[in-house]
Amino acid sequence: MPSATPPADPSSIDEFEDGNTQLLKRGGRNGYWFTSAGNPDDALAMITAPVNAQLIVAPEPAGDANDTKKAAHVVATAISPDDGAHAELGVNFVNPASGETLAPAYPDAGTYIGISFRARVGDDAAETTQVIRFAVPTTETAADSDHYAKDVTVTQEWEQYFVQWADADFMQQGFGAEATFSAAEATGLQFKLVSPAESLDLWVDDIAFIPAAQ
Ligand SMILES: [Ca+2]
Ligand SMILES: [Ca+2]
Repeated sequence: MPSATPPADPSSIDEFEDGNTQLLKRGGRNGYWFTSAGNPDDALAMITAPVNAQLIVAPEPAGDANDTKKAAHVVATAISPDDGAHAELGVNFVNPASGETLAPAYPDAGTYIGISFRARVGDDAAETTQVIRFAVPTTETAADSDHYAKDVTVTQEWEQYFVQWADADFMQQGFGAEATFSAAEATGLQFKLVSPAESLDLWVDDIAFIPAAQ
């Protein structure tokens, strides 16, 4: 049976062309995308549809230079602009050896210098730009969730964003214990809406490790 699998790029984490909520299984890596949203004081916030119903099978929104067919699309509404409100798209790594979730699953992550991804705000979004906090949880920051993260401002045009471990603004928020970032200890990835936005309408695609300079 002919395979539609593109040439295997070991640095690719997911590009959603398989239309599922599972990471690309490369080098034994595994994990599943999830969405989460909520307000601290009420139950108004909701994901308008489960993320696995929003991995779009149709072509991506206009402006896609890479001519890919599918991307992750997450929508959340009625988020109270309180500090505790949140909406996110995330993935928890599954360790290939133990099957354990939220475990380091990318032993080769330490050989890369960061992660890149493409993103845009949806056409129907209430806000045409959104600040997204891209966070990389590790075993060391799991206890208090003060993960290393970088805020990026996403617009309605597809753009590629680069988050490098050495970036000065790839940092903890400071509310938790100080930690040393170790990519090899990463337990997942998170794209989180930064308050005070009240809705999230985000497309994400082509998530990949950034190789060190050759
Ligand atoms: Ca894609
Ligand atoms: Ca996938």
